Amino acid sequence: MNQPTSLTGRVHVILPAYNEADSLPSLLERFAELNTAHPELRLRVLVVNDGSADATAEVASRSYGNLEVTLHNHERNMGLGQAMLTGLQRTAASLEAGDAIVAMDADDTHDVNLIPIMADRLAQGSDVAIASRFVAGGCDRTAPPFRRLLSRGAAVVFRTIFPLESIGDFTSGYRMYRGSLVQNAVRHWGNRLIEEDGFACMVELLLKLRYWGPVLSEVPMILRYDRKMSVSKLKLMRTLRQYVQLAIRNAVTPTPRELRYVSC
Ligand SMILES: Nc1nc2c(ncn2[C@@H]2O[C@H](COP(=O)(O)OP(=O)(O)O)[C@@H](O)[C@H]2O)c(=O)[nH]1
Ligand SMILES: [Mg+2]
Repeated sequence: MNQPTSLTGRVHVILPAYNEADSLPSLLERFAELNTAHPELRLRVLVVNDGSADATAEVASRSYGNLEVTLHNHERNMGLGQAMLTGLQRTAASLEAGDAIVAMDADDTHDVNLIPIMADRLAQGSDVAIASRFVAGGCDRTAPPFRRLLSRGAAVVFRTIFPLESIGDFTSGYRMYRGSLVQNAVRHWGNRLIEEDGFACMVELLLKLRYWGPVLSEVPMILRYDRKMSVSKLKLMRTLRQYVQLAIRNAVTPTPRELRYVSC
């Protein structure tokens, strides 16, 4: 299981962004403020611009105080899964001991102030800290009803099939991972770490990381969907179908032999 190491390294943030020019500036301003208030996090932000048709690349290239922002462009739109894979692979290649990785939405609906709380969780021994809408203190009241239903339904299904330390929010796109855990997974799975091209990639990642027996915990998140400027890119029926396929595929797939005895 996990090593009780403290979070001694930096926090690398991955922002997959598709047409987020309206939301990114306010989010990056919030990060600049967080960086000033918490210099110990030594934040480093990677924007993966996934072939956006708007000014996402331009706003990500502006300066935001002392915040270190790097832009990676996909020539064309390749989907959230590929953007996450690019972000994880690039970040894993530059990690140092004690570093952590955060992935979150670029639409400014996720509260950056959860990052120090998640960092504390990692320092206390968690390997993945999930920003959760479904624990006491969490809330997704500002999201549209169908979206709330989808996330809840997916949580019930995945919790039943994979009792991962009773995680409530399987589909949350906002999580902090111990860097070494992601490095192990990137090393093992390579480009197969994320094969889902849509929103199901977040669940797929959690299911693949589970082979290392990570300690998971949740911190309450109040989703600020009321701040959303961009249209949601989530296709409801497509995502639902992907969740069902993913659940079935994983339920019938035995643990790969070489991963039977690995640990974080
Ligand atoms: N790179 C990339 N990011 C995407 C794509 N679709 C959505 N995203 C990003 O994934 C995150 C989640 O999408 P979002 O529209 O916020 O979904 P919602 O908040 O769940 O309705 C946002 O940061 C989007 O910019 C895509 O095709 N490529
Ligand atoms: Mg979002």
